[in-house]
Amino acid sequence: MWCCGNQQEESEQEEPTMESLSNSDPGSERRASKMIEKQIRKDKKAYRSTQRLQLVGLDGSGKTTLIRQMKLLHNNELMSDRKQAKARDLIRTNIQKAVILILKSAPGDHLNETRTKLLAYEDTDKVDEAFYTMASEVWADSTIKEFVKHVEVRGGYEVLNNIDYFLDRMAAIAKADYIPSRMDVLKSYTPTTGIFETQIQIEQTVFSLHEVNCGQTGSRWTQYSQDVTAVIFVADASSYDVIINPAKGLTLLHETLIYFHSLWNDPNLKQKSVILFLNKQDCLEKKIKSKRSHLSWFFPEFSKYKLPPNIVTELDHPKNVEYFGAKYFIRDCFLQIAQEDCNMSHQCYSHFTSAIDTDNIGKLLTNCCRDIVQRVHLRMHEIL
Ligand SMILES: Nc1nc2c(ncn2[C@@H]2O[C@H](COP(=O)(O)OP(=O)(O)OP(=O)(O)O)[C@@H](O)[C@H]2O)c(=O)[nH]1
Ligand SMILES: [Mg+2]
Repeated sequence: MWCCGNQQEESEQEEPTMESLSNSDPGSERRASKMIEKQIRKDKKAYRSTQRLQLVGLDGSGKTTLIRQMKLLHNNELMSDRKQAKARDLIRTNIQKAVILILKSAPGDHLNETRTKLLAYEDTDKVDEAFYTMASEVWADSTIKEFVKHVEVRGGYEVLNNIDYFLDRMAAIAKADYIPSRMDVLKSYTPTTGIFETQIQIEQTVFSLHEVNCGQTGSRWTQYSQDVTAVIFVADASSYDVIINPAKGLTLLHETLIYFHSLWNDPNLKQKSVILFLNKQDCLEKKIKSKRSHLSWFFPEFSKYKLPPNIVTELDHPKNVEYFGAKYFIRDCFLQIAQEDCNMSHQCYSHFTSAIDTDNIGKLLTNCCRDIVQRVHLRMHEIL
């Protein structure tokens, strides 16, 4: 139920505190109990007027990045010195992990001496100037650059996602006075453990965003989803070639579809709408256009896929045919699942997103949130 309430009226009244109610006062117990009841009513009202959104998706799909964007946009969050230092450490650790991961499997005998020296940094907490000098040498090597373009088929996918961006900026990042930019923060990676809650206010409404890493929690969280207004399912659309089960030829995108199927048919979510974010469109576009790995190698049905006629008219450039084909094919894989069992309150709304694109994401998420509030109102008045 939606509740507008008149919180201001209540908060303007002078309130007694527990300490002000002395034991010698015969009416103190009654007043204390009234105060507690009042607080409970207030909390209930705040709880009811908060819209709870559950952000779900597999590891590295982009949930935290979306939340970071929302915080930057709506909470006007400026980075404190402490947060800047934390982001700086995180980015440097991302680089350290990625360089080591790359060197463990990259070809090139000519690099062996540097490789041995750099691998010695695997278990250290901090990296020094010598590390960055050697890592820059390695990154200047064309064999390594070529190798990094193909890293999606090896382990450590999440940390390697934007690694070319960080390695290109390594000289600046290594400096003592380096301050991470907004984009640096958005492109860094730290895994979320457990369930993580963030509150943001859009106009008059408070949204409580709960990030759930489904790789860790599976579907257990759905048992506690009665009060969830909507589910935002974040899928890494560019992960069609990230092989996670070589024996079965399963990629991360196959796994994401399997998980989406189980959530869509979960009895606890039958009355919930799902907002599907087909994320990492920038990565998908780059990958498809590079022609390094074809979607049809992993999803043979793609070779027979025809773009819907209304989408053909949307095509801005003939060069985009294959990318458009891929993004709509992937969208349709999800929508086919959602068509199986939908009703007025169990709908799937899909969007193409790049979580690192502040303009695009800020507007989209704000519109989605407004839409959610409208639907809640319409449902409350039984119009929907
Ligand atoms: N280029 C690009 N990178 C993205 C995009 N979305 C997320 N990333 C990057 O992908 C990595 C993982 O993103 P997160 O937002 O941390 O993913 P998550 O879903 O919260 O991951 P877990 O907490 O492990 O479940 C980070 O390095 C992000 O910067 C995107 O649309 N484009
Ligand atoms: Mg996360």
